Amino acid sequence: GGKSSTKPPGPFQPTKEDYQKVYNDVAELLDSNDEYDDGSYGPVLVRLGWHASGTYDKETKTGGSNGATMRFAPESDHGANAGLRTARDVLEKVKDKHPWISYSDLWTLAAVAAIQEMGGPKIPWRPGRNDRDVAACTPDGRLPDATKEQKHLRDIFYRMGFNDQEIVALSGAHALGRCHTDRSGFEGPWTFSPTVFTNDFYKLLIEEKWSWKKWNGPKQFEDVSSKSLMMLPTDMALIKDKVFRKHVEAYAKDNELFFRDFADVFAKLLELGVPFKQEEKFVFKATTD
Ligand code: ZEM
Repeated sequence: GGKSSTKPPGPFQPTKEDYQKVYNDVAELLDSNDEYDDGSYGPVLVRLGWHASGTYDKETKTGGSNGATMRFAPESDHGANAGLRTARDVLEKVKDKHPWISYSDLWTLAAVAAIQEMGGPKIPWRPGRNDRDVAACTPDGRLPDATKEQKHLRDIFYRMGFNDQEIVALSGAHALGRCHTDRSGFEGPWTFSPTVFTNDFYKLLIEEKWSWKKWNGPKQFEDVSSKSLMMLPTDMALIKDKVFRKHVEAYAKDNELFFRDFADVFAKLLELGVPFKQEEKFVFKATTD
């Protein structure tokens, strides 16, 4: 027989279609457990993508989504990351099915899928993150502390490279999900539709009257009319501060503006510190398209 010229297969080279399959599998698991919270893993997956990325420090170029170091202690045990094991665990099924994807690409792609599937804007995304080991874990204290106010928000988000408008745009993600006493100590959702991505966070901040919640837990605000919604001290700082407030008002009035700015700033967040080789960004089809 003649010699075969066929080379042994190289490493799997995923295409956009392969990433779309990962997206579709994440989309499918979002509403797979009626018992969980408001019936969706979407919000906690958005929070995973944010906490994986928000450790970035532009001076030392450390942290960020590249590495997925939250898989390891000490980072997994940082107080800010309480509850995110749930998000990491539900994604294991997707990882098993698509073992070629890095955890760091998977977590950020899952956050994009969650935003889009909950009715949010398209978030352009590209692959290229590599998983790193425990030595790349970031020190505790890089994520924001909800008991603080505007100076702290600026310290934390300027360190990542964001400006005031971007801080306000990112905060609109609090339209989603809720606080859990067994995770952060805070309690309750920010909006009446915590599994739908809207500009309601800004509308409620401005339109509702807020007062201190009377309880034994950490200081938080509740809406005077229904007493079923909450705001963190850091959320309230967005209307106390004149510069932040201007952006809150703009986003409360104009949902399209919010969607555009959120898509830009969330894409930027997920890319902080990542040494990409690929320029092209993918825009995934939502299951409702
Ligand atoms: Zn959050 N966030 N966050 N956030 N966050 C919580 C929940 C969620 C702050 C914060 O301390 C908290 C951003 C910014 C900031 C989400 C997305 C984004 C909780 C409740 C707290 C305490 C955790 C719990 O008990 O489960 C602070 C201080 C922030 C500074 C501005 C940004 C930026 C986000 C994304 C772009 C989401 C989706 C949740 C809901 C999670 C869930 O499980 O429902």
